[in-house]
Amino acid sequence: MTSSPFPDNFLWGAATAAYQIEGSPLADGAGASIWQRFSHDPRLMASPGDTGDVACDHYNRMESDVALMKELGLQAYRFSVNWGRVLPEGVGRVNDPGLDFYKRLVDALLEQGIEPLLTLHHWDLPVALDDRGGWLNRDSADWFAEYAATMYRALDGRVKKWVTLNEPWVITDGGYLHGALAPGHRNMFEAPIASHNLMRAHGAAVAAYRAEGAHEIGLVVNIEPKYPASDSAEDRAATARAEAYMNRQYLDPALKGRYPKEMAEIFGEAWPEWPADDFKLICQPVDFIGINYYTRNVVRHDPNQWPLRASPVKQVATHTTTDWEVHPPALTDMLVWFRDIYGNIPLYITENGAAFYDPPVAGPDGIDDPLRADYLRTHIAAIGEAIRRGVDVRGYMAWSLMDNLEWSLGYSKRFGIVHVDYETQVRTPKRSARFYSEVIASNGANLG
Ligand code: PNW
Repeated sequence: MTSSPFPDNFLWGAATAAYQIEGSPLADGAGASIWQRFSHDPRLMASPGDTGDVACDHYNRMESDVALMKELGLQAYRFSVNWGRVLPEGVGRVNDPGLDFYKRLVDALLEQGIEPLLTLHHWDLPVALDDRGGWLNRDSADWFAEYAATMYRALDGRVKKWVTLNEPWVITDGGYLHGALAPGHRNMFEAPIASHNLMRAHGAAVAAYRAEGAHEIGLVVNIEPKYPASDSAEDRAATARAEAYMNRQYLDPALKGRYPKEMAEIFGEAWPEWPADDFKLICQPVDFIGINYYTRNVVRHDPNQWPLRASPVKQVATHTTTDWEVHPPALTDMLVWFRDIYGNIPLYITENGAAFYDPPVAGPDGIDDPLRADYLRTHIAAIGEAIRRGVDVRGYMAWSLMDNLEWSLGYSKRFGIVHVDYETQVRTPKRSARFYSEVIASNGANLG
C-alpha cells in the first residue's frame, strides 16, 4: 500500500471539444465553422467523408451524457464552446438558442456537482471570420475578446475555470504551416503571424476577463518533451529547435513576454520583427496553465526536414494507433521541466489519453481495453511522481470522455474511455472508464 500523492481537492475529470462530439453544427441559427468547411472537402480530409454533422449527437443527448459523467464519478468536465453557435458572424449579433445550449450544459453539470472547465476556442473558428483572414488578421484579438466577454457575461460565476485557447501550436502547425487541419493552409510566412495573433487574442481575452471580475483563467498548450538521439552537438541543437518550436513558442511569450531565440533560426526570413507593445498584451498574468500530454519525441538532426531540420527517431516501444510512443516517465520529466523554466504556476493536465483499436460495436461483455487502462494508470502515476517532487498539479482530465471525430483522421481513431457505437449512438463505458472511476474514488492511491 502506498498512500496517494494527490491532494484532497485534486480535480478528476474528462475532456471533449465541441466539433468533435456535438453534431448539429448548423442547428438553431449557428454560423458555420472552418471545420464544417474543411471536413466537407474530401480532398482535405485524411479520412474523406467523415464530418462533424452528427458526431456523437451530443447536442441532442447532452442531459444523458451528463448523467453518464455522474455515473462514472467525474468531478469535472472540460468542454469547448462552438464560437459560431453563439456569434454566427463571429462578432456582433448574439444567437440566443446557441448560447442557451451552453447555459443548459453548465446548469446540468452544476446540478450533478460536476465542475465545468470551459474552453473558449478549440479550433472551430467561424467561417465569417476566416473569410476576413482568420488568425492572419490582427483584428482577431478584438474579435476573440468580444466573444470571450459575451461568454463571461452569460456564464461567469457558474463557470469558474476558463481556458482561452486550446493548443495554439496545433492550430498553426496543422492549420497554417502543413495544412493537415482547418483552414488547410501551407505557408511558412503565415504560420508565425497566425501564432502571434493567437497569442494576442489570448492576452486580449484575459484582459477582457479581468475587466469582468475574473475567477480563474488559463491557457492550454500541448507539450511533447524532446530528448536528443545522441550527445552530438547537431542532435542537441536539433532538439533545442524542436523544443522551442513546439513546447516554448507559446509559453515563452505568455509567461516571459518574449519568443525563444530559436524561432528566428527556424523560420528565417519568414520570422518578422514584432511590435514591442504586443508583448504587454500577450504576457498577462494567468491563474493556471493547462497542459495536454500524449507522447514524447527522441530527436535527431535532419537537414531534409522543413523548416525544423529535426526529425523524430522511432523507438522500440508500445505505440498508439495515432503512432504515438507510450512513454509515461516523460510526463514526470515534462512537469518538472515546466516548473524549472516557468515557476510553480498551478497546472492542470487538461488532456491525456490514447487511441487504441476498439471494435465499432461493443460485445455482450462491453469493451475490454487493457492498453488504454494501462496508459491511464501509468500516466496518472507519473503525475503523482511530479507532485511528490513539488510540482503544483491540481487536476487531470482524461482525453476523451467518449470516442469522437479525431479531426482529419475521422472516426477510426478511438480515444474515448466510453465507447460510441456510431450507428446507434449507444454509449458503453470501456474497462478503462471503470478503472478510472476507481482511481477517482480512491483519489489516485495504489497506482503502482
Ligand atoms: C489534441 N501533436 O490534439 C486535441 O486537443 C484534441 O482535440 C485531439 O482529439 C487530441 O489531442 C488527440 O489528438 C493534438 O501532433 C493533435 O502533437 C496533435 C498533437 C497534439 C495534440
